[in-house]
Amino acid sequence: MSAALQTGEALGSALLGRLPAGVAGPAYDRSALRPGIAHIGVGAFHRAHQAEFTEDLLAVEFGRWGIVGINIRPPLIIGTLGRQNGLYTRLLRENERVEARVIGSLLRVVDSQDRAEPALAVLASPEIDLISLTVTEKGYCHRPASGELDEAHPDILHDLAYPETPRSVPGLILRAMELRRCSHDRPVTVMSCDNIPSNGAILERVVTTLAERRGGGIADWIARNAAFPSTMVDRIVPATSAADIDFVEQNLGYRDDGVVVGEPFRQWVIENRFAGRFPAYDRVGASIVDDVEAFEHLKMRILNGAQTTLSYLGVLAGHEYSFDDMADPLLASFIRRMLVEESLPTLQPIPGVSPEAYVEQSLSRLTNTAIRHRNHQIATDGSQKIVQRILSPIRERLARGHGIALLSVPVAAWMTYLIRASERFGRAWRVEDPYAARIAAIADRIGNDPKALSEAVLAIDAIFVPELSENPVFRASVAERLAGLLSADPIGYLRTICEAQETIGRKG
Ligand code: NAI
Ligand code: CS2
Repeated sequence: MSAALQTGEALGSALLGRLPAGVAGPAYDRSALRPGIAHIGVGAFHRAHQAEFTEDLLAVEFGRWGIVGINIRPPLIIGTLGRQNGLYTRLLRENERVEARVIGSLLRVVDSQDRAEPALAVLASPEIDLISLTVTEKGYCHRPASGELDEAHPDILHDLAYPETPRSVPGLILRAMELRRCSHDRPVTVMSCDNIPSNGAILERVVTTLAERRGGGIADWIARNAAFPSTMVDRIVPATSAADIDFVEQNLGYRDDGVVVGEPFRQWVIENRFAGRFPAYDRVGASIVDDVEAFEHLKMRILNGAQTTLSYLGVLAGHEYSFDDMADPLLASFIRRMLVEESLPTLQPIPGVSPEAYVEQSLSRLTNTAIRHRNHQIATDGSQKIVQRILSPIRERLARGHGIALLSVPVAAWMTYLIRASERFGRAWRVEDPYAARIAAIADRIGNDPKALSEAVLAIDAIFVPELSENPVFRASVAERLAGLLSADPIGYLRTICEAQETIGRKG
């Protein structure tokens, strides 16, 4: 079989019958597959998670659930995935172990970066029953603190003025709904798979707010004909690197520009709220539940909380990947303490789930040396992540009179990361965050005055609700942490925090 491969041959339909030994391919007749799902945001995660669940489902219960993938932002995908007939290799890696599979559920891809029309043609089509999304946290154009539509967002201002040629995700969904309403009136489920809290509720809110502004009864049509389930999605999938593409070429013998690498662990919890037909993902390992919130808190506050915290502390310690952070005894012990002592007590109980075991499992996942998840990648868009991962548990603890000695560290570490990227602080690294420019301007104006810096950042009300920014314990704690982390020895400072906690633990 592998002998029939030509060196450097590209993955595509023609290669499906000749995949090398040990590489699984689609277990169904791909030529009979018809589209039923439109996915916006064909990044690494979608290819390693929802597309794989869909692939599993097609293998056990073949149906009209092919995926049409759409990107409305970079990267272009027609020249890569499109050229490969939507096929790509999904590698699961755990330390030395590798498992390869070619996924076939992505039937077709569409680039719609310059104009909305190609995306709208798919989203409004009567054959599409499910629209799913992984467009990153900032794609929802919401204010992280409240979940409301950010009506000052440039893309939203554009879409309010030109609703028929939308640029934003909420504007695109709204226009697709209008087109569906006037062409065939079929119901549709719109499912966010991004790591934002109550992702279905936030998506519904931003689309509905825009629909109300648009008028003409479209908000009522959406309320009657669309459903926005919330989901908890999990699998660590770092950005694909050139080394991953080379790995496939050297070890599997073909060229694949669409490779994705993920860990073996995967989880998907979907709220039972659908309009029309929905794929039976529960047949292939997803859980369909009435309320996703407890699962979402578990994942975002523990696994994601750990990733976010380690990413900032890891950069300050000079580490590159999550597994490097976990190999650093100080960072590993800090994160375990933070999760167990402060995050875990804020979780709601889930029958059959031990939060302590979940903490250990999450930390163990982060030690996987084959998952090369860069600290700077996880640190990206922190302003969109810290509310659900760090600030919400802090708020709940403060409301109950509990301490935040440890959870205040990632808040200040996130600030430090953005402050040190400013000109005045020597542009220590390049950052990407919708609030990066605003925080750099604060840093350039104030300089090295941690108290004034923290007060100015806490005044950004799109991130910090008044309940937090006006809380004296929170303010004092973040200012103190920021002074330590902005000092010449941030890791020495972290050590003193750990020692102080140990002393408190011994006395307690
Ligand atoms: P990626 O960088 O590979 O892909 C991002 C996708 O989002 C691209 O298709 C891009 O076109 C699109 N996008 C970016 N900004 C957008 C905007 N403003 N409007 C519309 N589309 C936009 O990232 P990846 O790994 O696919 O992750 C995407 C999201 O999936 C994450 O932000 C997170 O919410 C969720 N997720 C990711 C996991 C992971 O480990 N990679 C695991 C669980 C959830
Ligand atoms: C990561 C997540 O980049 C990040 O913010 O924390 O994407 C993380 O890998 C996933 O949520 C794991 O399911």
